[in-house]
Amino acid sequence: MAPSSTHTYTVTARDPSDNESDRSASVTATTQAGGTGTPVQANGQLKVCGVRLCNERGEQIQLRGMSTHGLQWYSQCLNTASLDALATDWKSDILRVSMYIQDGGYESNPRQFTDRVHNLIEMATARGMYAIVDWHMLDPGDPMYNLSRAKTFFAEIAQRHNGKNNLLYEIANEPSGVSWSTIRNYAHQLIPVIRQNDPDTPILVGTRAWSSLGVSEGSDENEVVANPVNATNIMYTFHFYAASHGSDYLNTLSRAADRIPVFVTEFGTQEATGDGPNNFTRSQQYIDLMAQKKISWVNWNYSDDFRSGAVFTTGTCPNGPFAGTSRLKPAGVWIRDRVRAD
Ligand code: IDC
Repeated sequence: MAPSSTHTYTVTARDPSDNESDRSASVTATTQAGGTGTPVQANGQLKVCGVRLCNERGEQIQLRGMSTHGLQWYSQCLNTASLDALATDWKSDILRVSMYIQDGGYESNPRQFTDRVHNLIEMATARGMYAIVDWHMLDPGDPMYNLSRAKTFFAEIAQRHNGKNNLLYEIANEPSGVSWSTIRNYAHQLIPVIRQNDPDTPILVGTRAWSSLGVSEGSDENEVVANPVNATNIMYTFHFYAASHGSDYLNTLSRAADRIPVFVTEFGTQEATGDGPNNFTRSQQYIDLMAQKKISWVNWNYSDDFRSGAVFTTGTCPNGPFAGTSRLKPAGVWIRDRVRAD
C-alpha cells in the first residue's frame, strides 16, 4: 500500500469464528523495526478526498487485496489460517466480504449470513486489514429488488460496527438491466439508513452494466459525472476481467479516475466468467494504470473453486497450506506478487 505501509508486521489473533459466541477477538500487532504496523494502524479511518481515497492524515493511498468467493459456497476458505496468510504472507490491505443475496445467499437465511459477515469483519479487524462489506446482488440486476433487505442488513452492520475505522460498504455489487438513474435512486434511499448509524464509513456505489460505468453497453462515465450520487464520502465501483475487457474498459477507467472517485472492488485476470485463460499482459496494463492513479483494487477470488480465477487449487480449503505458493494456481501466483508488492 502506498504511501506508508511497509507491510512488516506480525499479528497473532484469536478468531471469533473459533467460537461463535465470543466476539472479543484479541490482537497483538507489533510494529517491527522500520515498519509502520498493520495497514489500519498505518492509515486509520479512510476518507474520500476529491477523486481519491485518503488515509486519516489526508494522504492519498491505494489499497490492494482480495475478495472472498460467495460466503454460501466458500466459507471453508475463510478461517484462522487462511486469513493469517492473507494478512501476513500476502500482506493484503483489505478483504472484500462477498455476501450474495440470491443464489442461496442472504435471502435464504438473513440471520445466519449477517452473523457470518459480523464474524468476518472481526477477523479482518483482528489482523489490521480493511474490510469491504459487499452486498453481492447479481441476479436480478435491479438493486431495487433487494432494497428493503439491504436496509435491514446495512442498518444492523452499521450499528454494530460504527466504532470501527477499517470498513467500507459496497451497496450494490453489479447492477444490470437498469439505468444509472435507477441505481442512483437506490443509493439515495439506502445511504441515509447507513448514515443514520454510521456517519463516516466510505460507501461504494455500483455502476451501470455490471459495474462497468456503462461501458459494456456503449456508455461511459459521463452519465455519473452528469448525475452524481447526492451524498458525501462515496466512491463509484468499476469491475473488469482482463481477458474479456480491453481498451474501451482501460480508457474508461483511466478517464473516469480523473473525474470521479473510483474503486475497483472486483477484477480478474481471466475471462468474465471468472474462468478460462489468463491475460497477464493486459492485466499488467490495468495494474500499472491503477498504481499510477492510486486506484484501490480487489481481486476475485480467495477460494479453491475449480475456476482459473480462484487462487487456490481445488481441495486446499479448509486445511491449507495457504501461505506461500504451493497451492496457488497461475492467477494466484501472479496476483499474490502484486498484492505483496511495496
Ligand atoms: C461467479 C463465480 C462462480 C459463480 C457465478 C454465479 O466465480 O463460481 O457460479 O459467479 O454466481 C462477476 C460477479 C461474480 C462472478 C464473477 C465471475 O460479481 O459474482 O463470480 N464475475 O463470473 N462479475 C463479473 C465476473
